[in-house]
This record gives sequence, C-alpha cells and structure tokens, in this order.
Amino acid sequence: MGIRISYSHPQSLAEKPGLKRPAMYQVMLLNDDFTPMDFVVDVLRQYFHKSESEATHIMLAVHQEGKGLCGIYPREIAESKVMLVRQASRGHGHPLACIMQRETGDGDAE
Ligand code: TYC
Repeated sequence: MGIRISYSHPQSLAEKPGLKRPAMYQVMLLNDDFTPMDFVVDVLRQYFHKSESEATHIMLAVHQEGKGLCGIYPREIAESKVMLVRQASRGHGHPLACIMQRETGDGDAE
C-alpha cells in the first residue's frame, strides 16, 4: 500500500463569513504630449516589472488611446506605485500622469 496524502479543503475566502476580498485598484498611465516614449517604457519596466516588449506595447497603447493599464493591486501598493511614478517623472522634469481607480468587479473601474 502506498503513502496516503490527505488534503484539507479550506473554504474559499468568499465563503467565510466576515471575510472580504481586499478592494483592488487599477493603476493607469495617461498620455501627454511631452513625456518621452523611452521614459514611459523605463517606468513600466522599473515600477511595473514589464518586459521591454510588453512595456513598449503598453506605452504605444497609452500614446494612441490616451490611457492604459499598468497593473492591478491592493490599495496601498497602488498608492505607492502612483507616488513613485510621480516622483520619478517630476524628478526628470516630465508631466507623466499616473492614476488609480478602484475596480468594481463588473469589468469596469469606478
Ligand atoms: N505622447 C508621448 C510622446 O509622443 C509619449 C507618451 C506615452 C507619454 C505614454 C505619456 O503615458 C504616456 N512623446
């Protein structure tokens, strides 16, 4: 007879009374006419851990569509990303805007 491994079946968070999933926030970059494309790609790589090609893709989407998603995080992490991007941008003299929006869960952000 082999070794038997027994697995427990923890309730999912949604089933546990009194526990809620943390609210999640979309962190977005906004387009402007002045921030250099290379700087935006560097920001996406450094603060959002994107590859060179992903970062380029997101930067071009923001450039063409006005706004683009960098990542989705719990509130405090989203706040710190927004602050770090702002500090880096202002530190280099660029107006790049980074915002956060709470997710509503219906595929749209509030
Ligand atoms: N529109 C900028 C340019 O032409 C590039 C840019 C892309 C700026 C994305 C901001 O979030 C941004 N240099």
